[in-house]
Amino acid sequence: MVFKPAQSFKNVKKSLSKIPPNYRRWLSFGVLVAILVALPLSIWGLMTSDFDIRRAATGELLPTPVSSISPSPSVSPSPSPGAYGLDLKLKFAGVTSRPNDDSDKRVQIYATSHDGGPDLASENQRLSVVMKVNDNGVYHAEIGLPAAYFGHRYRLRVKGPKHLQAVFSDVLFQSDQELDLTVQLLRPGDLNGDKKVDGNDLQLINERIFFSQTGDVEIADVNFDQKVDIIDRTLVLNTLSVYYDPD
Ligand SMILES: [Ca+2]
Ligand SMILES: [Ca+2]
Repeated sequence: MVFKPAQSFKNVKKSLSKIPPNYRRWLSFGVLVAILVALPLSIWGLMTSDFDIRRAATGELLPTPVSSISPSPSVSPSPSPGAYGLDLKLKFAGVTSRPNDDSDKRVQIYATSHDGGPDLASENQRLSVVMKVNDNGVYHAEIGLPAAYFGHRYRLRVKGPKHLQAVFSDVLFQSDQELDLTVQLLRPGDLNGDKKVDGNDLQLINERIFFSQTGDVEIADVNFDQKVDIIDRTLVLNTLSVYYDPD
């Protein structure tokens, strides 16, 4: 069967002619109302659909996706403390080459500036520095300091593990340059750490002379050769002439 628009239109027109005039007016009114309601709705639907597409394309006005990743903290461009090295070298009296006990040794240091630089630690809260020995018996360490310390002159105090405090005056702190303190040896003798060398320290040596057990060596072996003998006693006697930690 072939669809013929003209014949179909005639059939519809013929069917409508059979409807009473009053009913035809109501039917026409209903069709008109349906068109008036449906047309704006269709236009609005097309507009909103298009708007959603544009929003999706541009990302505008759409809900912001929630990220589970926290923003990275900002990084300060200023140098952090410890960014610059002070290369420290020193020697202990009685140690002229790598000793039998070549373990790291701690020294306690503090420094006050001659020219307005910031103080480095204090007498009661010193900076503890781990020193490593080389084959020449020289101990060295690199200390990390903020840039504010460099270019200033200091009075530097260094106290060894069994030693009187050594004082180095007018020391210039320079970044990444060697601070050679080997011109003045650290004197051994303050075995009990009371800031002076006296008969009590000498007694600690005398009680252990010719001993080499670990506990005795830890207390009285001042040249780090892992035994307590007359050399340690002589080194401490030499320091007795100084007696107190100098300021
Ligand atoms: Ca002492
Ligand atoms: Ca010794």
